Amino acid sequence: KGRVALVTGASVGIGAAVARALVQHGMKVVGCARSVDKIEKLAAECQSAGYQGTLIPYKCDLSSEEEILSMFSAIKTLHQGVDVCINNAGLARPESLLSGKTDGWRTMIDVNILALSICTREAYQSMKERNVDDGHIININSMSGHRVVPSSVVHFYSATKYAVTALTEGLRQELREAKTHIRASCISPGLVETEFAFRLHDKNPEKAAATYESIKCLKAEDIASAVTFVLSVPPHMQIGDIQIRPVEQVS
Ligand code: NJP
Repeated sequence: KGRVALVTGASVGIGAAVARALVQHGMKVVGCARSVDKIEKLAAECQSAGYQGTLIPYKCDLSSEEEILSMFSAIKTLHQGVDVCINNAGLARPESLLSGKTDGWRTMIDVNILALSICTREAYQSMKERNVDDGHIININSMSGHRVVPSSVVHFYSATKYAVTALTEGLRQELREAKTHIRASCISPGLVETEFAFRLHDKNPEKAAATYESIKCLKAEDIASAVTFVLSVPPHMQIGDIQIRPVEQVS
């Protein structure tokens, strides 16, 4: 309550649900994405619902380091800094290894790995300069960061999520070496019904719809409740990774 949280990719899907849940819990949330109009709408909804916290929409293209750094300096001016960083923004492009386009691979690296790493570094520096010892960095990973599914369209995406697994564990170790009590966790969902598959199969919306109709999927709110759980555990407890799959998901 009263803590400042940055949620990346807060315009739709999991990020929007996480931002809403944190505002409901009384946090001062900065939600960023490119479609800032959607976050403005969410902020208005949170306000009319009478939630205790606040949501400040911030327009940021996370594939630009410059824009990320400007956002952190705006947060410093507004709220002194961040106490919690939820690295949620992410995407998959249908670029296989044998015939995928380099640009598609690069977009995934830029957002899924680089933006997450830059936000992590900036959030840590912000906590350090304000002596925030109970900060928390949570990465929204994927089950694809733990096993490779036999589907060429997501192999490269999966590789970026394996990187998130390594980065979260590496971060945990670096935080220990830095002798701080700031915590690092990740949450690894299976299939969640959001715009994710529609963006992946943007040329084939029927395929995206079929993905979500194939089984009873998770809801974005299920992942948001995992985030609030991770943030609620006592300070001596650190959740490493929570893997959450729909009951009907096989792989
Ligand atoms: O995806 P979606 P989810 N700059 O597509 C933002 C992981 N996950 O909520 O800029 C800034 O509905 C985008 O904002 P906008 C997944 O890998 C999901 O399902 O306005 N923001 C939007 O807010 C990801 O890490 C599933 O377009 C950028 C958000 O990211 C996380 O969950 C399964 C951006 C994407 O919303 C959230 O995904 C799984 C940029 N350049 C893991 N590019 C699943 N849904 O099934 C994108 O295992 N965003």
